[in-house]
Amino acid sequence: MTDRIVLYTNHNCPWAHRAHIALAELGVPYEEVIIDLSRPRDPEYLEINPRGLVPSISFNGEIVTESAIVAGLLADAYPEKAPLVPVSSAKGGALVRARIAFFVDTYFSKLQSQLFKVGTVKTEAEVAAIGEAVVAAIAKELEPLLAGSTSSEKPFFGGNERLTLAEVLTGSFVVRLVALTKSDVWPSNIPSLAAAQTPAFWAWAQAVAKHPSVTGIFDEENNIRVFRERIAKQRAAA
Ligand SMILES: N[C@@H](CCC(=O)N[C@@H](CS)C(=O)NCC(=O)O)C(=O)O
Repeated sequence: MTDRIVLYTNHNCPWAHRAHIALAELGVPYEEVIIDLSRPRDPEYLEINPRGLVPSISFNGEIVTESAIVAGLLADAYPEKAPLVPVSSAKGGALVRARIAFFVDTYFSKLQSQLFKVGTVKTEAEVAAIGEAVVAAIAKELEPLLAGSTSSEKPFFGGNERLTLAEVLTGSFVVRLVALTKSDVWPSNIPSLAAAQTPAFWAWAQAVAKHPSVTGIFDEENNIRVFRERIAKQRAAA
């Protein structure tokens, strides 16, 4: 029997985008319900997810929320479709899972946390300083973790040819890192600094940002507009 999966999502949300990347990579059919985040959630959606956030999925009628948990469930449910992460009982599987978890944790705690500060500063010099801090964090924390992922044939985490759970959980932010730095919404000094100082990370980021499972639902122009507006609002309120 085929599983029935309904994904509650919004295409501008990088957290929801994680579920899309997992589903695309696994090639699992699903229905999509777009949640309008520009207005209060309907009571029907609050019954599905009382927090009112996207993504949520209904997996054969069981509701699962929180993007990392949704993506992990999908990866664990279909190991035969794409080996996003080994099962923990496979030889070496527990260690690979731990390495991926550490990489993802590092991406968010050391890199993304700095980028989110962009809305709190106002001057060009402050934005550039965030760019420098981001690349310094990449150099210290992420570049060493990507030392085994430098082959152009196998550019993904751990020297994989295909996306892993590491890319499923970071890819939506990586594609935005590339698009939003290029368009000066996030610090525009990041691409040149990263290419020079963190070549393994930057090559990995380019491979992730152009992967069809990552670009599938990503509307670059719309995201640039949404993030630009969001940052302008945060700055006005700061
Ligand atoms: N920790 C959540 C974060 C999800 C999240 O923040 N989603 C945002 C959209 S990107 C949302 O639904 N916001 C609705 C709101 O705050 O009203 C996850 O990983 O699923």
